[in-house]
Amino acid sequence: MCYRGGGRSPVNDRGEEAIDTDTRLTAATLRTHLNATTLGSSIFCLDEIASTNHVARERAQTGGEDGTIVTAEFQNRGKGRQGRKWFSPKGAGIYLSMILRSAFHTRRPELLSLLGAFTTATAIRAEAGVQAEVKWPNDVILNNRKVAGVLGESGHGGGPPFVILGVGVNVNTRAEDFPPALTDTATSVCIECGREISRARLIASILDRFEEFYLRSGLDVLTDLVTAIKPMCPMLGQTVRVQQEQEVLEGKAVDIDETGALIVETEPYSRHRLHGGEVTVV
Ligand code: BT5
Repeated sequence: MCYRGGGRSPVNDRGEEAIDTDTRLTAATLRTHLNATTLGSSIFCLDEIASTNHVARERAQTGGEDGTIVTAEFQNRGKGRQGRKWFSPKGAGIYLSMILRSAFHTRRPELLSLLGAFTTATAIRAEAGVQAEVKWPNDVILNNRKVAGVLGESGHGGGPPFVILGVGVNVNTRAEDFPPALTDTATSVCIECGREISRARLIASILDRFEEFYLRSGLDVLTDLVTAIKPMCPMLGQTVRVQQEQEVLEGKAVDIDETGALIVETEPYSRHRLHGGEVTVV
C-alpha cells in the first residue's frame, strides 16, 4: 500500500525510484481531469529537476503567461520557506508550481499561499475522504501531521509582476520512505486514507478549486475566501506560540483577516496581526 504500480521498487536515500510510465504525469492526463481554463493554460510536466519553483520562475521571466503550470516527478532541490528543504521522492508526490500574474492577487502573496493551502486541503478531502486541515500560514495537516506545504515567491520580468506558487503534497509516499527527521511529523494522503490516490486527479482538483477564487477580484472574494478558510483552520480559538525571526509571541489565535494575517490576542484588547512565522498550538 502507498506506493505506485503493482510492486515495490527499490528507493535509495535520495528518494529515487523507477517511474512507472503508466502513472507518470503528463499534460494530456492532467487535461483530461482539469476544468480550469486559466490555470493550466500551459502545462509542463518534467522528470527530474531542482525545483518546480525555479523552473516556473525562469519561464515567468521569459514571458510565461498567467496560469502556466510546472510539475515534476522528482525534485533534487525541492525547497520550503527560508532555505528549508522539501523532501520530494520520485513519483510519490505532487510537486507543482503555478505562474500567477493577476494584479489583484499578486498584491496579496500571503493570501495566495493561504489559498493554496486551503484548496489543497479541500481537494484532499474530496479525493480521499479524509479530514485535511489548514495550518496557517502555508501547511495542510492530516491527523496532526504535515501532508502538504505551499511556498509563494514574488518576482518581476517577462510581463506583469508575478508570484510563483509552489505546492508540495505527499500523495502515495509510504511511511517507511520518509527520512528519519520527518517520520514523526509528516504523513501522506495514502497513509491516512489507506489507498493510492491519482496525482493527476488531485492536481486538477486543486487547480479547479484555486481558479474559482483566483478569477475573481474585489473585496467580496477576500471575504468569501477567509470565510471558507476559517472553519478548516482548527488553530483558531487555541493558544498558540508563534516564532517570527527572533521574536516569540504567545496568545490566543482569534481570527484570520482579509489580508491573510493571523490575529493573535496576547491579553484582552491587545491584538497582533501576524504575516508569517512558525505556529505551534500550545
Ligand atoms: C513548506 O515550507 O512547507 C513549503 C513546501 C513547498 C514545496 C513545493 S514542492 C513544489 C514547489 N517547488 C519547490 O521547490 N517547493 C515547492 P516550510 O513551511 O518551510 O516547511 C519546510 C519543513 O517541512 C522542512 O524543514 C521539514 O521540517 C518539513 N518537510 C520537508 N519535506 C517535507 C515533506 N515532504 N512532508 C512533510 N514535511 C516536510
